[in-house]
Amino acid sequence: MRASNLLHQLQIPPTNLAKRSIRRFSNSQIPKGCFPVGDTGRKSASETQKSHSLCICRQLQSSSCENAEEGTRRSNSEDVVFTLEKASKKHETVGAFQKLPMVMPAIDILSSAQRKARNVPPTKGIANIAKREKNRGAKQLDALMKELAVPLRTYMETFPNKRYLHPYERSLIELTFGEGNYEQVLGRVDALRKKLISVGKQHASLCAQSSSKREAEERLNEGRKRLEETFNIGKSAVDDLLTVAKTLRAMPVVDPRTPTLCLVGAPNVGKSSLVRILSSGKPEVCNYPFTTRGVLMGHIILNYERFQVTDTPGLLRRHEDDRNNIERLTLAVLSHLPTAVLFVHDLSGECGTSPDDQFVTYKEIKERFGDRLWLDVISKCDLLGDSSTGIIEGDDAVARYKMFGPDGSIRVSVKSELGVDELKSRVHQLLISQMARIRSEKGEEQSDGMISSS
Ligand SMILES: Nc1nc2c(ncn2[C@@H]2O[C@H](COP(=O)(O)OP(=O)(O)OP(=O)(O)O)[C@@H](O)[C@H]2O)c(=O)[nH]1
Ligand SMILES: [Mg+2]
Repeated sequence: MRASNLLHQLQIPPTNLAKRSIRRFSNSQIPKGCFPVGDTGRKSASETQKSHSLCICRQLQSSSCENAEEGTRRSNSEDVVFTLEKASKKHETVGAFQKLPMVMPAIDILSSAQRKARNVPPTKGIANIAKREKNRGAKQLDALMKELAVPLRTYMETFPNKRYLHPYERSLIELTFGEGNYEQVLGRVDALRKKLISVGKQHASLCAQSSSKREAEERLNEGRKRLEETFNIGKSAVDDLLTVAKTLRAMPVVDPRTPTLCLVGAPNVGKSSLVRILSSGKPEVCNYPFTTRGVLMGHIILNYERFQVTDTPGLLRRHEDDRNNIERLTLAVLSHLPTAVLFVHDLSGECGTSPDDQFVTYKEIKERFGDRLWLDVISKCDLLGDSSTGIIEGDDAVARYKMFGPDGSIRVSVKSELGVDELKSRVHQLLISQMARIRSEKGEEQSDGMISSS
């Protein structure tokens, strides 16, 4: 409202940005009577000229920075700087990371802003040289501030509020960047935006109050310098946000409605090797623990149906609280995505985790996620002797595990290809059962919805 009033009172042709804002404001907020259409026609040319030069800085402050400022007004009352809760709420399903905006490197934002601001001409029709110069200076400073602040505001609006993300994606953010760091980076970007607006407004105002051409030029240079300094001091936040965006966008896209097999087990037991033979996924395979440090995806196409396979970091035998963030990624997949589980056991001990320790972790995971469709695989069976003749005295569960693995497990070797065909067929059966499970759950949800709406 202020923007349009001032522009009309001052007979200043609105900038494109201001025009857009006026349209937006006039569509929504301005009661018709408040907008002084026709006022301009009643003013004399000299009056117009006077108010023009007097108010240029107010016009600049109030109208053309509204895009950058609007976010400030909205977020002032909030501790955390997320301004667009409504927009963020749209991200309740997975896939938010693929919709993140492209973040420009700070250096590019600055150079583009400098270039655009320098080309802003003074308002047409100002004959007096001093007045023209201070008009030009104020407009250029305003443009520079806007060009620096508006991209930051766009990021604030389009990066999702973690609260409204799917719990799986929320966990990925927390485990990848550390608790609170995502918000901290966004907070720094918003603080920079606010600072730029404040410095820009202050210097545009000073420039507009200059009493000579020379003074206007000096104030323009000073204002430019201060804005650039301010941006340079805070620009690491923008580059950090760029890294955040790149990292998140590179994360594999998991569709929770597609049947998914999650490979779990101790580090170095052969999970990635199995993912490679089962699916299109080609994770790195190396003979050391934690080769896989993130969640990786592969796909299996079976009878024209597409299934997902996730490779995960290994789990060590340790208390939940002692787990590192890499291990926690595995637990995040299991906790938040309805996957079937393929648990990999290396009874040869070649992986570096003893079968005793693997047994403890296995029991723990089985207890927590035992309701999932499940398949146990003993890997590296080319390194194992024949266990078919083994006899276990009494009811020693650990000894039984070390000899045979869990009941119903199958033996596989990626090296000798022993058991690979059986594995593939069991995995396919598992995924088809999971598809039936997902469909029946979906059917239940829909009928629940119909009951509650009727
Ligand atoms: N002998 C033998 N070695 C295998 C077999 N499968 C995998 N390996 C080896 O075991 C090592 C670990 O394999 P990976 O597939 O990287 O194991 P991982 O469980 O994904 O390891 P992390 O990602 O570190 O947890 C590699 O040196 C593989 O070559 C197998 O069937 N037989
Ligand atoms: Mg691996």
